[in-house]
Amino acid sequence: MSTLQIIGHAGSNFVWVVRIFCAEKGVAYELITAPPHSPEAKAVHPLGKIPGMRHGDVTLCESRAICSYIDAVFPGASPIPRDPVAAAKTEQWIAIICTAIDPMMVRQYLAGYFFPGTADGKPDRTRIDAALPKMLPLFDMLERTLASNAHLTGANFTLADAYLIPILHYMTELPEASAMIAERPAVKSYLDRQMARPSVKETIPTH
Ligand SMILES: N[C@@H](CCC(=O)N[C@@H](CS)C(=O)NCC(=O)O)C(=O)O
Repeated sequence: MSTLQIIGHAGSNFVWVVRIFCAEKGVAYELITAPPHSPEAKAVHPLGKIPGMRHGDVTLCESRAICSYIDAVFPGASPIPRDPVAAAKTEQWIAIICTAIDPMMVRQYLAGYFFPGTADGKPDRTRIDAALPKMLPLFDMLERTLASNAHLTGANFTLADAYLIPILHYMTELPEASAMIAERPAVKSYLDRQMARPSVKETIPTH
């Protein structure tokens, strides 16, 4: 059978999602390291984003589509539930993460530190400070959810957790967000537990 290739940079939170998913399912893959807009990324994503995937003649982009393909093609225990309610709850949380949490915490706040685009290369305080009040209700939402659930959708780990963990992990590396996590015991305890999960531990980006 053809080698499964995941195309992208390990530091990308969406690449990390796919890598956690593969680790959970026990699917082997080769990571083709490529940043966004590289020739490798553009070859599989019309917008040059990462992750991309190549498996024989099949090329795909977008993390959710990639996980869906891998889930259907490879055997192994899946973190995508088959039960209709659990499956829909998983998709519900993935949508909330991709449309609300990632845009504010990663694209606006984290990018203000790591990809500021300022003339002197210093963090973009305007962008960062504008994100902070909008991040508070998102962390509150997570605190309420995780206060009564071990995982986002309930008792079991699902693909929705694989979407959230990389973002929360990166938030611990930045001062304001790390304080927001420290002030929310359920979020903090959730993240501590998830970072020790084998699929997460073995895929933590090293750079
Ligand atoms: N919806 C996409 C998002 C992928 C994405 O935004 N990847 C980022 C890296 S974490 C990227 O390639 N950014 C470059 C860009 O937006 O131009 C997915 O789920 O895969």
